[in-house]
Amino acid sequence: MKIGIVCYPTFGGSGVVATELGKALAQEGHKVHFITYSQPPRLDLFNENLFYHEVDFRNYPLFEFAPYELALASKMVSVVKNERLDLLHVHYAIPHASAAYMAKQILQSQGITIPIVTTLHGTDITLVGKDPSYEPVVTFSINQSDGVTAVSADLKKETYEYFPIVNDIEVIPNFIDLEKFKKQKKDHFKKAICPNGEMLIVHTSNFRKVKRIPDVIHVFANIRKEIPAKLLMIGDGPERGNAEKMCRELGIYEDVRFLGKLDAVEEVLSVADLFLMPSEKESFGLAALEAMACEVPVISSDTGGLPELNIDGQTGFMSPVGDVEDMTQKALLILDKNNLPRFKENALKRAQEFDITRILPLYENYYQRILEKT
Ligand code: GMT
Repeated sequence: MKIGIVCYPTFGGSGVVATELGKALAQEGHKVHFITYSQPPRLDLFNENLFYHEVDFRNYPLFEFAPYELALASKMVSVVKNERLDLLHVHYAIPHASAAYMAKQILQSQGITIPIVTTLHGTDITLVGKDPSYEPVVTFSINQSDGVTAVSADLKKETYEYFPIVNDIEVIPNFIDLEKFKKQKKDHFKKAICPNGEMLIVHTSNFRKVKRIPDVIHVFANIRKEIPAKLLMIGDGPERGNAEKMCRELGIYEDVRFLGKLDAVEEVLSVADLFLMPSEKESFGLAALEAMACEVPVISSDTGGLPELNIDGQTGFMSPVGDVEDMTQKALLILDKNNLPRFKENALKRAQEFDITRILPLYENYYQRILEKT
């Protein structure tokens, strides 16, 4: 197949999923054309089946806001036409699904049919999409897509709850490349960060409000009162400054390191003992899956799609959103040397169920079904 993939070229989950999916499809022999405004960070290899088309949108003094959606739709039209694509797969509804709808109409007027598959990732539905400023466009473009997938059963349920959707939504969970995300021998790294055998706790996110960064800090501060521990904070975003301030105020700054946006997260995860994800909302929790693949148990909130990933009492524990005390007690239980090996083993076993080799065929079959019906 010749597939166009549209996504946000960011470190965020939807961009990562779209890029890894495209890379895996290319390995299977499909021709994959990425259409984005800059090179996705994980599109870092040469493969004869991978192509990249940059959306060039120019600003003009008249525009207070450059009309990216129009430039994207125009690029989709030219790539579909010139590369004779079979299907466009857009990740994140806003504005990709509506730009794809516009491109489809333009192509139709020229006698070209292009099926559109939209994958919903979470915040496009639960946070941004249901805002009245976007809702009608989101509803319309989801209903106009030829195929719609969601990354968890919970996200599918929420989409039907929030929007008058008439289309079927297929649940295809996120996946992990276990060749890349696996525990590596990085003892020297662990020794450098935890010279006295401290427990290593990790959090990865875009540091937005929805991630409840203060809960990460409080849980860590509580753990540290009981056992020697260090915290690594990976990623960056609006809450970082406040998080650093909190660490200073709580007197734990010496034991916390902010590493910023890291490419090789798997190297840090390889030496971690526990991953914290206390999010307010999380449609899937890809960062937690990455941790589990590196044999790191997870303390998460019990929100959104997290119960579909983190098995309470086995791969980690779940607590109600904001219940810092419960998260602390459960974290200490996992970090008990008698329990930790079992949790680590279970985390890996669970991650193996999301191996890309299991999930990729679901997308390929889904594309086939959409092509057959259009
Ligand atoms: O979590 C974010 O803020 C980033 C966001 C995105 O769209 O990149 O992540 C969403 O999509 C990921 C990939 O499908 C999911 O693993 C995340 O759970 C989801 N985030 C939320 O629902 C908050």
